[in-house]
Amino acid sequence: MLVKRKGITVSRQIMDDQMLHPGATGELTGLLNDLVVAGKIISAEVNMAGLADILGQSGRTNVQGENVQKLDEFANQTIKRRMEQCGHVCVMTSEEDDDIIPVLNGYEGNYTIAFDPMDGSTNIDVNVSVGTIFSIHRRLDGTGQGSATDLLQRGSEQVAAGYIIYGSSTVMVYTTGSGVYGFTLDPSVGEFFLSHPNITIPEHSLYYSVNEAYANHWFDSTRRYVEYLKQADGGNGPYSLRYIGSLVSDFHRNLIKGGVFLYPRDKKSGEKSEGKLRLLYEAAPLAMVVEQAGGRAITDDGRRILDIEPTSLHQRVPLIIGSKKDVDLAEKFLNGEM
Ligand code: AFP
Repeated sequence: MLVKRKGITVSRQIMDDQMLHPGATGELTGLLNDLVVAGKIISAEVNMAGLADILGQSGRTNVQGENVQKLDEFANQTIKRRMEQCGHVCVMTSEEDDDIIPVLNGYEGNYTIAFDPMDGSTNIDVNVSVGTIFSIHRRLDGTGQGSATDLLQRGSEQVAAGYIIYGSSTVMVYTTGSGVYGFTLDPSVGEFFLSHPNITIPEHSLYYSVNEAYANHWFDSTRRYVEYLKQADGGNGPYSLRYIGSLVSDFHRNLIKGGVFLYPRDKKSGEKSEGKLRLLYEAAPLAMVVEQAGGRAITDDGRRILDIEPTSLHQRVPLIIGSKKDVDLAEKFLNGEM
């Protein structure tokens, strides 16, 4: 099997990344390795979900007012438990928790982690790929428990970011700022092997991903951009629509095949006036990955996602992310140049 023959495990790659930073203490390496373990545990549970009768709703709602499904809770607990005692994290935030999540006393480390434990969870019951997205920052200063301030840092300050997608196979994609790597879990040996070295996103694509049901509520520039994609010729013919409704899956496909994903602001709904997606644990980590892969991520009013100063843990942000030339084109519409 190709993946096995290459033989580079995710732990080995994380160690190699550490070597690129001479002053590194090994803390980030330890953190990422613990995250890998959490990913393996969640992957096993996702694969067993039907058999274990774990599918369905847990009967409570999260901070976003959405139904929390059982696998969301399982993934959330799994990551929290591994992180709170790994000794490398001082504070956490999760899509599933209203407030900051402390770590065990005596186990405080120098990093923070923000995560969406089970992105796309409404798709669980129908076997569509879901995933865990994570964003890691170094704490600002101090010792002991971290605070919300440690978490509210710009995306450009991330030291590592990525996701684990639980699909036809489980794939972990991450960056520590020196390129993007993808690893596929070989369940027969319980190890992630390098399957996607040095991922680069195609510069230009013929795919767009957006929930077009909301088109009537988009701002004009978004509507004109999407109309253009549908009609654009450019010698290649019009773009095709691919929308799964699971950000991590839409993003992963676009990263590998090329494409642009949009979740723009919504004129009608006050709730979606900033889109739906969350800055800290959805937009910012994927923006770091896409930029490291040669793509771009901006808001639908033209701000670079990684430059946004967060003001709250669960802040939403409009998102346009993907192949560079496709995002460049979107920007032209936003600036009124087209
Ligand atoms: P769930 O985790 O509730 O399924 O939401 C998934 C998500 O946040 C993101 O993964 C999708 O891209 C987006 O919502 C889909 O939202 P729409 O259903 O409004 O298109």
